[in-house]
Amino acid sequence: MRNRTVIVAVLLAVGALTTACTTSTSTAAATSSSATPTATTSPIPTSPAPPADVTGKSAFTIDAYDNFFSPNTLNGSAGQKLNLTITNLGAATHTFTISSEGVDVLLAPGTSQTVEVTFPKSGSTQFVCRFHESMGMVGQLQVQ
Ligand SMILES: [Cu+2]
Repeated sequence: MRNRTVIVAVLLAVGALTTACTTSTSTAAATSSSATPTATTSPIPTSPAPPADVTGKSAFTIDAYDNFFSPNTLNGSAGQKLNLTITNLGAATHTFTISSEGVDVLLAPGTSQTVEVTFPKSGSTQFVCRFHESMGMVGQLQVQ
């Protein structure tokens, strides 16, 4: 009689555990599925990211899309040197060009290039894509 009571108690405990597991699993599934739309927000952007503050940094990365740089404004300090990596995430070939600094690299789709750029003493230095400058594919190294 006593043994049977123990078995029933164990069965009840197992049942309770199973229920708890099932409940927590379905809760987790619901949470992750509701989080999915937020996590999947990496489609190709249609406009540049807001200006980036690169003050004090020695390296930074921007992206090239069809046809804009993102971000397209970098705020730094006077005379600052920056190793800038440009990654072309667009479908077209772009360039990253600062004619006054002798910087001109060609970026096939899916490729990256790193160049050293120098911020001006004041004001801003413009960089462009030679192919799409007239379409507004420009940006600036800005000293505030
Ligand atoms: Cu371009």
